[in-house]
Amino acid sequence: MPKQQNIPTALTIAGSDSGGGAGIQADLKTFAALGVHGTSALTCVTAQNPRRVLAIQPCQPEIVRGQIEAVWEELPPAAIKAGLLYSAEIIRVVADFFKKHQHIPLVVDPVMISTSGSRLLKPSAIKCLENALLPLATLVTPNLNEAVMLTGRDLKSPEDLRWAAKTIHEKFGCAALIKGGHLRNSKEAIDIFFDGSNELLLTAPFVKGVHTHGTGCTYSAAITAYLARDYALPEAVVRAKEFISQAIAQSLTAGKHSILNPFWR
Ligand code: PXL
Repeated sequence: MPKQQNIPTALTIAGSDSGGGAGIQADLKTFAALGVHGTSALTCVTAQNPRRVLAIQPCQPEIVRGQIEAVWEELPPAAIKAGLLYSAEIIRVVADFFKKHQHIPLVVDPVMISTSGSRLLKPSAIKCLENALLPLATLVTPNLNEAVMLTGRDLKSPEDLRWAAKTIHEKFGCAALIKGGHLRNSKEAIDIFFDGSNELLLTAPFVKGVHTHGTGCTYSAAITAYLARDYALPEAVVRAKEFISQAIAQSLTAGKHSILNPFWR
């Protein structure tokens, strides 16, 4: 048999986006683009296109557990990402797994509302995310609205983002990457990273006219892919910011919609 090269494995635990822009589909494309074998545990199915979410149906918690265990048995992931988890029951399944495997880096994208404005996470699940999962995470990657939910304070300026990153780190004990892409009056997409000792300010020119559907998913999947490739967390975040900025700048048109281009290289 010819000598085969090793490829690191990553796992995404997230929802399906039938439009292919966000969720599991974005994560698997990103893993592939970054040279990582992608595995997945589906939490829910959305009937969705870039304009709107038409319906959402959860998977049973037991099949979510089954998918994670099946992957773990034969393809142990070097890093894991959690995206849309849908309900408190599913969050508990993910937290149960991580209590047993705390050495695996976990990136949590605390998806609550879609870019098109639909509620995706049940309100009753937010407390469970905060109490049961974030304390087990390596990194949490809220956008502005999600950071407001997690800190309970309105955030308007880059200084506010720095405060939010420190507060989330203190409150939940995980590193935080606050994505300021939605900050008003900003010519740049500014993010702040804080892990208790390193603070990073990450900037990229704001690209006008590009729909941002799936940006958060792609960004956190890229961080997860770099962690699976053994980069340290701050380095993984810096590389992922470059990756997502290029995926936006070199986006393509599918139907009537802009879609991210994770294969820009
Ligand atoms: O971008 C957040 C997100 C995550 N996961 C799924 C989604 C969306 C946004 O629409 O549909 C499945």
